[in-house]
Amino acid sequence: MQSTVSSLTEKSRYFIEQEEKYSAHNYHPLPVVLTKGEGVFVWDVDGKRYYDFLSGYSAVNQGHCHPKIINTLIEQAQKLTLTSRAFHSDLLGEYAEFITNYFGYDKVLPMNTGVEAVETALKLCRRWGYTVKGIAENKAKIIACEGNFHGRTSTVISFSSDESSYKNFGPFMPGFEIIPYNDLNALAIALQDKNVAGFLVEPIQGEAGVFVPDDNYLSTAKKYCEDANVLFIGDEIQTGLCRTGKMLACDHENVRPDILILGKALSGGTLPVSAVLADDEIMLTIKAGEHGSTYGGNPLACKVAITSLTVLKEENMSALAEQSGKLLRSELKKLNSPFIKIIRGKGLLNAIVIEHSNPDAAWEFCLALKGNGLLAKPTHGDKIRFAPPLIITNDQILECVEIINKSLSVLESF
Ligand code: IF1
Repeated sequence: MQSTVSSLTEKSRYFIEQEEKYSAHNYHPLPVVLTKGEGVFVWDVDGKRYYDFLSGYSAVNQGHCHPKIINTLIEQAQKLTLTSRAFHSDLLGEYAEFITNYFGYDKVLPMNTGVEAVETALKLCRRWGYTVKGIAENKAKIIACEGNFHGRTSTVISFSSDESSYKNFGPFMPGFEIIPYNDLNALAIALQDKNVAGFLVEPIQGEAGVFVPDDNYLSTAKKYCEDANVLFIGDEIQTGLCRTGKMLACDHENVRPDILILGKALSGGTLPVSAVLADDEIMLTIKAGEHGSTYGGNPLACKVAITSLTVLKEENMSALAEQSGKLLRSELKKLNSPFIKIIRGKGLLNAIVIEHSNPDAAWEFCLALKGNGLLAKPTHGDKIRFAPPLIITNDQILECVEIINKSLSVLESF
């Protein structure tokens, strides 16, 4: 990393070295220091502009600092930000009515980070398993998929198949079974266990490198769950909110999760806001005082989430993602590059897999992209996610494909 940092300006180096000295080393960021974001663009401390092709891991679907979301944030921040749930506020009810009507569920349980919402969904599922399905106490099982990413708490990494997420963080939470993703036979077998309460699944596996399952995988899995009296838990934290060309990725197959998990772009990238949606039979199994969090359902988050959801529809962002994603994938295919092995994705959640003898090729390519004004980062070695904000225009996509094409030449001499 030193080689790349030394090539930076003194100003950028200052911020990176300060972070290195005083902040935990739990990430390995690309050597770029950002200070401003607007729409599809971010700027570094030297004033250089970049296309953002990561979108805060799909948290800024609406674009950086969306004017309407920021205005809501500012107005509410000057009025009331937090009451705790010890008292009512005039916004939780409004938000709860808005989001439950928006997605068609009886109730919402508001949380903050994505993994908190996943943990909430797991607790709801287990509680439903015991009190409604009649599973014996402490015997409930939840099925998850190989290659999953659902967050980084100790429970959630207990069913991770990625060593970098769980190694040396044990002992792990029992009650989970991992099956292959996109494998209906494996799911059918796992569902034979009467102690299974839920099936937790990402409609598209983001971290695994945008792994899109076969057509009808989700709808068939949902049917199998219904037949086995098991809850289908849809983690749409990354795939939801128009990212894949529909409001929810499950909408591509008309699947309605029994428990729907949202996060990231629920706040348009302004602050951590997540949500769990379910109908009363599931949601009301948790009684007063049995679950919650300090900031869950705070007035600021409620108001910001209403605006963030509103602009998704007002600006027709799912249709934008659908057509823009098709354009991006078709233009990437036209490059016919020997270094691009696979192009895959749905809507504007895409990834390419780099083909090269050097294991550092994807990283080197991302450094070249940065030099040419586009920010993307490898995941799991050879995969690079291409996920710009959903407001990107066709002309901007064509300009980005040119940048990608120009940057690929670095791999010829690498
Ligand atoms: C990191 C990527 C990883 C998620 C899904 C729950 C969560 C996430 C489907 C937890 C979070 C983030 C976390 C961040 C990198 C990024 C990520 F897939 F988006 F790229 F790691 F896989 N479910 N994803 O994607 O939400 O608690 O983070 O709010 O941890 O490095 P969170």
